Amino acid sequence: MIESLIEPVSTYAGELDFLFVLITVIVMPWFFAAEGLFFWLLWRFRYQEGQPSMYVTGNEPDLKRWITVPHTLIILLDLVLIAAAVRGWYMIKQDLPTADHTVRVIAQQWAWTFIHPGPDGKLDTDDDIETADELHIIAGELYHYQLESRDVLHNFSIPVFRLKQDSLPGRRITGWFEATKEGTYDIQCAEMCGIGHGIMAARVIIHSKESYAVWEASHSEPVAQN
Ligand SMILES: [Cu+2]
Repeated sequence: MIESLIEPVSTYAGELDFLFVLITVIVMPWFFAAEGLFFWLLWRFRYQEGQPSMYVTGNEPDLKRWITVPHTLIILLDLVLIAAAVRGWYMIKQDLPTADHTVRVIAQQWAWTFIHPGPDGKLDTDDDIETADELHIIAGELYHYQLESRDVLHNFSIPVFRLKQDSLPGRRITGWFEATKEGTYDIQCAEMCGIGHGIMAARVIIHSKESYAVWEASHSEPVAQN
């Protein structure tokens, strides 16, 4: 029905796009109705020769209905938005599905360091692969990220995933994503973090299993055979 402005490339991107469309569809008619009514009232009750202004206390039942009826409707519609927002929040931020892989993401002024687990599939081992401003993942596999900051607040944002997560110095924040297709997409810092904030860009390279294996092999030291 309504196409997203940015291509959705994660399993939960559609959920967030739906939420944005829902908010727009619910809020837009009220915006036009309120603005239309406002300008119509300005015109309808403009100054007219010999016509004294009406004294309105705000307690007249027939006038109060202009507040109570829309107010009730808006609160009911708010409940719909809250339900959809809580559903999305639970799915993306509360629930942590089991991971196929875990990567570490470290933000600093003004670059990203990504630590990939390497052939043994575990972080904090000798075969970890560390890259600057390039995150390599596999399409269709679920990733946990461990997000850290070396200095100030940053925000790990991958627009095509609809992923945004603040990083905080002194904390390791775990979240998840699963890419739905291969390709190369932007990563950005979405938290004003100093003079170089605007150049704190990186890329996510989403591989097939095979091309990931090739990349991994080309970045791993050959293991000594005993
Ligand atoms: Cu930053």
